[in-house]
Amino acid sequence: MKRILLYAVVLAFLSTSIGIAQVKVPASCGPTPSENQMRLQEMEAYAFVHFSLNTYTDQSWGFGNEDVILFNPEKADCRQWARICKESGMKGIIITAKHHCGFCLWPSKYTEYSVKNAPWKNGKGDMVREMADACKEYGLKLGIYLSPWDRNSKDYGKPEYITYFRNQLTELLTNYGEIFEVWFDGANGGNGYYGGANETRTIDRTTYYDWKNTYALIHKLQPKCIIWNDGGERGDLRWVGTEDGYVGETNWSLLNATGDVPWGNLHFGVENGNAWVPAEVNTSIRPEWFYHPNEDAKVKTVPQLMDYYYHSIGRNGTMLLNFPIMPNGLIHPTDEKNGVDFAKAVKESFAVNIALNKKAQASNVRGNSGKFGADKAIDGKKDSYWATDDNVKTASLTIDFGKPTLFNRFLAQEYIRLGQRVKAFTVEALVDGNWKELAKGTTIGYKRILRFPSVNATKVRFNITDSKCSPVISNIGIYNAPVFLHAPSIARNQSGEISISTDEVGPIFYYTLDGSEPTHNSTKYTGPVPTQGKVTVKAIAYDPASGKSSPVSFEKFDISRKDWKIVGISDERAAAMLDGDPASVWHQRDGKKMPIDLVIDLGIEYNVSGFKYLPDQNKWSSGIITHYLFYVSADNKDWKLVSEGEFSNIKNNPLMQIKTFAPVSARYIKLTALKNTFGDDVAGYAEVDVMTK
Ligand code: FUL
Repeated sequence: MKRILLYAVVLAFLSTSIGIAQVKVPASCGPTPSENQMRLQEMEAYAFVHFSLNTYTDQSWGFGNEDVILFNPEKADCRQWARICKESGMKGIIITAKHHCGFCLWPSKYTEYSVKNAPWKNGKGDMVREMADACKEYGLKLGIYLSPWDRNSKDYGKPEYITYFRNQLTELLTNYGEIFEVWFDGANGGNGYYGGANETRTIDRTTYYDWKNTYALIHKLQPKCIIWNDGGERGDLRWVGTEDGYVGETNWSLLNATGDVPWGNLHFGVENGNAWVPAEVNTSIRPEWFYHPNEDAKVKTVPQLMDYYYHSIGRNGTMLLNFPIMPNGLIHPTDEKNGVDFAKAVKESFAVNIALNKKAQASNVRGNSGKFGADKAIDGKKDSYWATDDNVKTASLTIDFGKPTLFNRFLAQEYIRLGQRVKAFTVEALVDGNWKELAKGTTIGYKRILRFPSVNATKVRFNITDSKCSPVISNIGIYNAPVFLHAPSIARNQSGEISISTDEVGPIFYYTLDGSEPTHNSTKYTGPVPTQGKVTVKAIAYDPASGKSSPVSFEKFDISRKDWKIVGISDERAAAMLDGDPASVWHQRDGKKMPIDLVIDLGIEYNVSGFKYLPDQNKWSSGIITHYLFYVSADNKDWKLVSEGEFSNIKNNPLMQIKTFAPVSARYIKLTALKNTFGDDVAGYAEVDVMTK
């Protein structure tokens, strides 16, 4: 009897092990990531630092003729940048070795327009070297931003420039150790200094750079380097079509290897694309990429950075967060604080995975085998996964906590080495014996995180409702993350009324008008607040239930626009540009040809020291002005030109454009649009304002 039992056990064991051996790994589904792409995806978050001559001229893009004498960051400390980036959760730093102005942060042999002719360290400094050393010390990887567009080079636009560009790239990829990513900005061609020519040069971005050969050079010099490119040849990563810090909720890591890449493909990827080109979601911790002192109160707050996290890493993208460097060569303390607090918030949010090693059951398991069982999705190991039989495209997996448990986040990861598969899924919870849908999503990819209001449930059910191939899930995480209140928005309409609002339901607001920090003992907001003239408004949102306050929001308003009149325009809707609402826009599109003037009567004379222009926030609409002239007048007859130039980068980053000049007495202002992003004859305005002394 004993012997029979033994045989039975041995037989059972053998058949199970043969069973395991026979269950094949799922075949890959479409394109898959390379080892380099895999490594980058697993880094998840890395930083940009923007530093150049622009830092000293308060510009977004230099023209190429800015004096190298300006570059003298007396406290420059790449170790501070590295420490802050590290403490902000970043795994690498991409430095703007050369931005569009052409100034080089390293002493390139091939140009005089570099740190070697700057007063900084008597021309002996090398910022790329210091960055490389600091990265090494802090265990960070180093990346290089090298702008293909060079507004300083006399050769830009000619074939010689390509040799120059490759020479510089060779220096950077040879002398500074391992480089994890090279970043080739898409802004290309236009007017510039070009060695003194001061002209407009256009290039064909699909052919001019001969990217194929440049890529071959990169692969030779740095085989582990990822290429980011927003022009011409497809790189290893893609831009997501906005610099605002979010990728589409549906986000395929696929594109087509050749052909045009329309905006939608950048933003959502291509479900059946034939190349693996995942999304890199870039944004700056401030509105602009370079440091501008007038943005010191506009640094992204922890709740805003958390949104960015959920809209990048939480949507199958990587996060590329920029820290601007101040003229003294350091990161501003507010940027440091918010960056570091953000990393703490991420850590706290994902500290305890309540799904880890709980009881899990799946509707289907590949070949009924233990190797691909439901438990493999919650074992905390990145190389084990739950997989279904090949013919199964819809399946569910249930996790049992054993008791009611509170949570508000659901995280899922596909084993992307076998391709991206899931097209749609839902998450349900068993609450008081009933299944309730908590959230649903489309793609998953490397990582997808869904947020929903806290729920107390005993079980969670993850349902894959559509998939390109049989699903392969490497990880599921369930968390109870802290919730952060967003700082409220503050606006002032033309009659001077301040309104305070938020998208969230529930919080109340407290505010101050004297520049002091608001608390829940400050004035409570009960409706629009009338104001006149210059005023500084600070406000917080406050949730009485939790006793939590939001970060402080801050707006500085100049003279009231109550008595302003738009001259010579009868369309009443033009007042949209003065109503304080960024969403309302008015366009001049009545057959006038560029240049198109906008004249405003301020009512009385002021000492005007600058103007502000907010473009249409919809980048698809025409009328976003790129080149302008700005005049002032006492009588609407004699005009004095006080500012002219470009609204750099306005297409990709449609921020409030702020231009300052020496104070001048004026009752009338004239903004002349010379060119827009479409190259047609439309001028659009979301807001127009002035600054006075
Ligand atoms: C943009 C550039 O034009 C900006 O100046 C910045 O460098 C950003 C990261 O990319 O396209």
